[in-house]
Amino acid sequence: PEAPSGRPGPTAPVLPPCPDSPPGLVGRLLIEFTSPMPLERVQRENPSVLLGGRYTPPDCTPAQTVAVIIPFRHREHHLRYWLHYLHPILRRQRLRYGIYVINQHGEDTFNRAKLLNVGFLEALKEDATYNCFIFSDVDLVPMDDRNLYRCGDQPRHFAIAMDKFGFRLPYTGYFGGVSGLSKAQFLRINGFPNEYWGWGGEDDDIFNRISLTGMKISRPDIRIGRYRMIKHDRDKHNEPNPQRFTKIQNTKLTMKRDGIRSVRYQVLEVSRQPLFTNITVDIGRPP
Ligand code: UDH
Ligand code: NGS
Repeated sequence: PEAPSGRPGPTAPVLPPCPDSPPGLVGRLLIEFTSPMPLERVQRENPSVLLGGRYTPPDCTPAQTVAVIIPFRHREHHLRYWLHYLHPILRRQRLRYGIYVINQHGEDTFNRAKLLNVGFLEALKEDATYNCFIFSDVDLVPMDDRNLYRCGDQPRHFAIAMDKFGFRLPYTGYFGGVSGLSKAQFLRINGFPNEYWGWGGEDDDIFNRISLTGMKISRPDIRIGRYRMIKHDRDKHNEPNPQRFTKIQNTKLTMKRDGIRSVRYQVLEVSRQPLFTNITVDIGRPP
C-alpha cells in the first residue's frame, strides 16, 4: 500500500543510506587455509546470501551495486576458502553485491584479463544496475575488513600488501590481485586487454590504460590493504607469456582496438549456485 505522501507504505520501508564507515567492522582478521572447508559448511554459515551469490543489506540502502568478478579454472578448493571468508566481510561492509565466477572452458592457454572482460559484460546482463566492478583472484583473501570493496572517483587497487611480497607493493605500478573500477572508469579505458594469453603482464597493461587516460590509482593504507594468498603450484596451461614484455610497451596503440568493445566469446553455461554465479565460457585460444 502507498502512504498518502506517495512514498511506499509500511510494507516497503524506505531504508536510510548505508553509512560511509559501516558499523560493526572488526578490523584485522585471522585468515588461515589449513582446516578443510566443505562447501556445505560455507553454505550453512551464509544463509542470508541469495541464489547466485547475491546480497543486499537488510538495514540500509547502499550507494553502489558491486559485481565481484573472479577469473577461474580448476581452483575449487581455493573458491571454497574465498567464499567462506569474503561473504561475511562483504556483508559487514554493507554492500549490495553479486559474485561471478568466470570459468574458462577447455584446456587451452588461460587468459585472465579476457575472462574479466567477460565477467563485466555478463554481470551487466544479469543486473543492469551494477556500477562498480571488483576483480579478484580466487586465491586472495583480505586480512582486514576495513579494506572496503567499493569504487571511488579513481580506479582502486586493493591487494597492496600481500604476504608473499612481505606485505609491501612489489613495485610502484603493481595493479595485480584485486582491483576495482566503476563502470564509467572501466569503459573509459576500453576495459581490459583480450590478447594476453598465459601468465603475466595483463595487470601492467591495465595499469598503463589507467595512466594513459589520465586517471590515478587509489590505494588503502598499507596497514589495511593486507592479504593472504593461498599457496599453490604453477597451473598447467598458464605458462609465462614470452610476449608480455613487448606487449606492455605498446598499450597506447593496442588499447584502442583491443578491449571491451572487441571481446568475442561464447557463454556455454550460466549456473546459479547458492553462493556464486558460475559462468562457463569459451574464450578461444591464442592465435
Ligand atoms: N587462475 C585459475 N586457474 C588457472 C590459472 C589462473 O583460476 O589455471 C586464476 C585464479 O583466480 C588465480 C588468477 O587466475 O588466482 C591469477 O593466476 P595465478 O594465480 O596463476 O597467478 P599467480 O601470480 O601465480 O598467483 C603464478 C604462479 C606461481 C607459482 C608459484 C610456485 N610456488
Ligand atoms: C610482474 C608481472 C605481473 C605480475 C607481477 C607479480 O613482473 O604481471 O610481476 O607477479 N609483469 C610482467 O611479467 C610483465 S607474482 O610475483 O605475483 O608472480 O603480476
